[in-house]
Amino acid sequence: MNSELSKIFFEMSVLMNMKGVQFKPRAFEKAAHSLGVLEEDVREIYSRGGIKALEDIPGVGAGIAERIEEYIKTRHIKDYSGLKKQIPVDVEGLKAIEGVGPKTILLLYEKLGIKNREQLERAARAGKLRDIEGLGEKTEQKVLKGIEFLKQTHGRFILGFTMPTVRDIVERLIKVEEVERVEFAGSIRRMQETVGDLDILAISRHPEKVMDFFVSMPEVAHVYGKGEVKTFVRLKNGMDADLQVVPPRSFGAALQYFTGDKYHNIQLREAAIRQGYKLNEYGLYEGEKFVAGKTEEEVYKKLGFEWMPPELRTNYGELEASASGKLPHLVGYGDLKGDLQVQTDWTDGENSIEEMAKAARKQGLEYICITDHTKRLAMTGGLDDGKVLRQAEEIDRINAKLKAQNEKFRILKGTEVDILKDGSLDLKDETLAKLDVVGASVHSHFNLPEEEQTERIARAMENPNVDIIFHPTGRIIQKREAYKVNVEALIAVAKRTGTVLEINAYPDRLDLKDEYIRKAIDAGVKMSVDSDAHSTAHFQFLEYGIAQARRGWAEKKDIINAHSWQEMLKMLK
Ligand code: DGT
Ligand code: CA
Ligand code: CA
Ligand code: ZN
Repeated sequence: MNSELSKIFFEMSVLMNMKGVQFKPRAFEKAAHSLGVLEEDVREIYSRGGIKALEDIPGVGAGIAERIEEYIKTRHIKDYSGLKKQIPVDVEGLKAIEGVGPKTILLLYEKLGIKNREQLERAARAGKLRDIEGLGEKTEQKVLKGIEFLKQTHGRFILGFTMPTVRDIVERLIKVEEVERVEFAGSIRRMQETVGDLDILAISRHPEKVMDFFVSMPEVAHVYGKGEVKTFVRLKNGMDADLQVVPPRSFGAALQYFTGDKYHNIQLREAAIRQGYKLNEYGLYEGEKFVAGKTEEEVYKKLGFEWMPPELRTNYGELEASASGKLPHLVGYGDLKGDLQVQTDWTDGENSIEEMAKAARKQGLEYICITDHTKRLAMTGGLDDGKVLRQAEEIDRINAKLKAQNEKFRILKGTEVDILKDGSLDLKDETLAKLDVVGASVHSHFNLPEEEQTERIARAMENPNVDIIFHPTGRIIQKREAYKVNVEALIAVAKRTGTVLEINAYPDRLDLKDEYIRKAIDAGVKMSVDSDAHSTAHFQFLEYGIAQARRGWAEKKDIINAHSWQEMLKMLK
């Protein structure tokens, strides 16, 4: 509840400022700041010592304490609603723009009557900000850039593109002498497709040293608040990050709580209440008595659950499954033996077949399948039948060479054949029949009506040579919607024809979505997890495809390339 109140008080301070209220805005801003970094939840403080205890919070006086009480009791603050009615300015929306703070919001409203992001964008584009004292042309440019960025990302970040920064920060925090343990939590630990912010937990006997180190990291662009055990910053990549030091005995409870997701947590807390416990981020309590909290395992166990991987914690039935010992044995991050979608410099990839093979082997794989584009995708230099067959001969030669060198690594012959508008394919059947693995995908006519699109892909699946449908929905996260297609119908056709559906590991693709993965599993349809590599650097993305598979409850048996290439080939049509 602290962060909700922090936001409300901040907004109130800006709104009061706009009305020309004296002194009070500063008090609300201070309270907002203080609640933002407060360790204990206000509800706890209130239930412990009532309004008097609230007043002991730094920056909280009698007036603000009353409003906290009002919010705890009614989830509502009258003054706040009143202010919002008087000045209908979207403070949250404006503040989210990089470089726009309370002062700017006030100026924008007073001078230009700007109330929301759309109005601000229009004004900035029309060059109206540059002449206002205190703003200027630089601010105008910055505002436009900030708005553009928010449009692209909706304030969310693609997991795979963000993870390297996250890991880097966490690894350096671990090395700080005073730090005993560091873990990231939240949507990042759950390996969600997109993530809002970075939540870090740590154990340390000298939290202040950890906070000092954290705010001094070069990735930090702005410090919102720095407390003794909690610090809240904006990173240079635009993402917010918070770091909290928690007592060792509470670490598991905190990790569990801040990993979420929220709906999983609510269910778990209800289970605790049903059994006569109280569960929060400090631990599991029986009355006043602390009964568990050091590890996640002990918290779950006390409540009758098996520990479960964070990817499962979405309130999709994982708690019920865990209570009855029916959790899936998820495919593991080290389980992939091959990658079935790899492009090379024969088309739009950056590296040669051999370079890709070497990089894949370094990544721990035993095989790859080369799947360059076909001629219809002219801009990639797509291959025609003749070139595909020549590439196959080249692969034979490289395989022979690898064998002579006593290398176990195997390169399979394949293609990413274009599915044409009517569902026919861009290569001849006799060519396809000579390849080890045929992937087919849609790269054009994204706007067909759903029925037509579905039929088109279904027709490709009916082709006895087509083994896999690559990136079956064609979405690109934050860039392009999926084409309209009935995935349930495709799953049924995949089942009937023995076609595999791909989980594309490329961080902004990740189709199939988790809900479709579950449906495919229920239908008995097999899937592959492929990187869609266009460079040797892309094999590392396989991790995000596995994460996606895990969030869809996939086991090793469901993923064909979690098996040796000989076994994998047997699983194809
Ligand atoms: P994000 O950052 O939007 O990608 O998603 P999360 O899941 O990381 O959410 P965040 O950062 O707001 O909060 C981190 C975790 O804290 C969340 O996964 C579960 C827990 N949490 C946050 N708010 C609530 C709440 O109102 N109730 C409960 N039970 N847990 C919450
Ligand atoms: Ca988060
Ligand atoms: Ca957060
Ligand atoms: Zn390509």
